[in-house]
Amino acid sequence: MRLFTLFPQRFHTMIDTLNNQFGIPNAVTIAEGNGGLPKAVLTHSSGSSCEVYLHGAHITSWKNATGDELFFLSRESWWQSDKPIRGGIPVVFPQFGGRGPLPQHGFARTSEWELVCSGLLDNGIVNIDLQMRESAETLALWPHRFTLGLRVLLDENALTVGARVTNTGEQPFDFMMALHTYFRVADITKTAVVGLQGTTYVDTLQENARIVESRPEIRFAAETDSVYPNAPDSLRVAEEGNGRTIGISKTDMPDVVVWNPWIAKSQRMPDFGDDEYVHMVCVETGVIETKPVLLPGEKWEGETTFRIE
Ligand code: TA6
Repeated sequence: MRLFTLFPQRFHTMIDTLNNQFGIPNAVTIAEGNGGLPKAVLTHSSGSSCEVYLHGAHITSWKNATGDELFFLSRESWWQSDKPIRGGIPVVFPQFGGRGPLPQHGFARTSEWELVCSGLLDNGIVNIDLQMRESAETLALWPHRFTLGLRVLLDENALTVGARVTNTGEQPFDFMMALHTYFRVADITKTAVVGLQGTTYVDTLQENARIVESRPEIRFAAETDSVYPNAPDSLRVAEEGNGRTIGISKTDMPDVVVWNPWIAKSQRMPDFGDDEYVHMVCVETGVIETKPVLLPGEKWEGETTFRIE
């Protein structure tokens, strides 16, 4: 039984408290989301919007001004405090995938974050900041003190997500961090990822073979799971299915991952519909191969902007 189900009144009090503290009329509202999990709903004056769950600081929706959903969210997603949400932008930290002893993709996406600020900027951009820090649970997994901040900036045609890692402990640490972004597409077979030509990538499905990307457009006809270290800072997801292109521009997030589970892996994922691989592609940005090292007191920052072109 989930806490919110046990104490619904306490939960609603929390929502009311968060709205009193961070709500901004016609811009930021805190509401009850799926599974009773609290979420922040950001609405731009143009009509664009996004939703951010405090669970995992997880962006689950980004809609354009006419209400078209631009991110993929699985109909089978879990909405539980001990599970990651499937879709949107899972925050990966301090480990990517199974590249170490921690749970897959680390613990940030299954942690409860706190809202630290909200704002309606002079240029109309709507902003919220969320933060998590070490806890008894994280220290048991990863013996470092840190703060991890996520900044969300919603504009008419763009969504910027910034991340900041600060070493608040006494020992240096290195880490991986990524925005594991799921784009919604009409048809994966009519979708291309553009901008990686010439980059050497690691094909995790071919025993991590390192291959020079010769394709001007990456298209999909099978499971794809490729890591592009030090990739260009400007990419595009081009969808012929609905004539939409999303530009991706990144700063200090050198590495890119392109992933589609295709048929067999989709069938092995309990929180993902067997047919849903047709309607998504992950293009992820972060520091995966190039792990920053932070001395006590040092911080790392990186950001990615998604723009409707
Ligand atoms: O980003 C690609 C990847 O590492 C894939 O190997 C696949 O495991 C995907 O992440 C999803 O991982 P998850 O733990 O969210 O099921």
